[in-house]
Amino acid sequence: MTGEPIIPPAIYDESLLPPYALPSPLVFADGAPVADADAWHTRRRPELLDMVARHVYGRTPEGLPGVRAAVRSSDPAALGGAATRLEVELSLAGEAGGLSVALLIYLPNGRRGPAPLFLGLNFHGNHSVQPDPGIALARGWVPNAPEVGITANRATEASRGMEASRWPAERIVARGYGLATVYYGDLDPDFDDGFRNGAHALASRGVEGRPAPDAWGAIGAWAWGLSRALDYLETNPAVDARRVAAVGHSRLGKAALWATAQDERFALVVSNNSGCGGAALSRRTFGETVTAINARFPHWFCANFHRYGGREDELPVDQHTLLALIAPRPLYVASAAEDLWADPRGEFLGALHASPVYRLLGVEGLVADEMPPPGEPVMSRVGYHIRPGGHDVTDYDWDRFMDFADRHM
Ligand code: GTR
Repeated sequence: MTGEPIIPPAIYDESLLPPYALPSPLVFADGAPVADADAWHTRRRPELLDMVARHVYGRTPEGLPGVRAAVRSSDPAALGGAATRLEVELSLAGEAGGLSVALLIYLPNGRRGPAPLFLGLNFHGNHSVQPDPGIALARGWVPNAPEVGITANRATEASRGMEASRWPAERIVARGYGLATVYYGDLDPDFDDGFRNGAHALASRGVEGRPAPDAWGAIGAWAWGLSRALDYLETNPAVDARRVAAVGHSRLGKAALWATAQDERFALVVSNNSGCGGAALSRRTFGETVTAINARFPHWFCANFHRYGGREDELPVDQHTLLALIAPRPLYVASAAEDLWADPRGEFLGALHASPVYRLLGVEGLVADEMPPPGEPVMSRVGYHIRPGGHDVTDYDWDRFMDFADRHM
């Protein structure tokens, strides 16, 4: 016996999906309707937030350390003079341990007044987002990438700029936005160690044995880190902290959504190809399923979420209720036509079924009943696009994120 979980083959045929009924974000757990905006804000939102934490991502612990920040480098002529580049070390030290997190920031030069900004996590280290030798290499664990010489989880010079196509900093500052990013491994290395390293270590002093069924997983730790980066950004007068958009691709899109759901300081959120456990409805079971994601990434969600593999109907929430927690703030969901593993239609439906909460709060939701064709973005307050191509972040995506932010932030 290997103990390997059995993952049923992925379903890519709409006609093979099970019928499902979604829990309504506008009905309390006791069955009473949510009558108005006040009932949403004071009672239903907290109830749903608690349910999403308990059943999906785990609870963010109380009493985690606050941020101490120190600027480690500054280049006023970055990106050919278009931007000022800062590296800021965020120290998060508490009784149970300490964490050092590097925040990389580009601020547009020549802008009058503080800049609105996109903040997102990156997959390979801050040095991977631009081919700039001035950016410090990530110091801790990084995912192996033999194509750039990473075979023992340590960053290499050759990995500088490896993610640059996903972080078009020049394009972003040219439109007046700042860009800030943190390497997700600084917050919690992306492997299963029983919720012990990274940010988990800050909270787990004295906890023996298995973590609680609702203890936070890696996505919870990554989301928490986005809020700590925002803590620093609020102190930088060159940043308009009331206009910070969280952005994330794939697993880091899941983290951006969960961060924005919990932290109402984020003005807007962009989910790019976030799929299962992100914007896509779990009950559809199209492409990646709850069973598949928990088998391959047992450390991403809380232990409770594992119970719902193959029993999605028993989930008291679904991903549209996560998206509803972002209301009334602008929400943009982006899919890619060939990214079937992430279930583009399920991502669209997540946004659509979050929309009644937006309307209850007096703003428009997603103004489309059917999925738009590739290349025809819907720019309502809940926005959506699908572009041709696969699982990635492209210039097309960023241009639409900025169009959306121009309009709504
Ligand atoms: C995949 C995973 C997806 C998505 C993706 C990524 O392997 O199944 O849920 O998170 O990784 O983050 O690139």
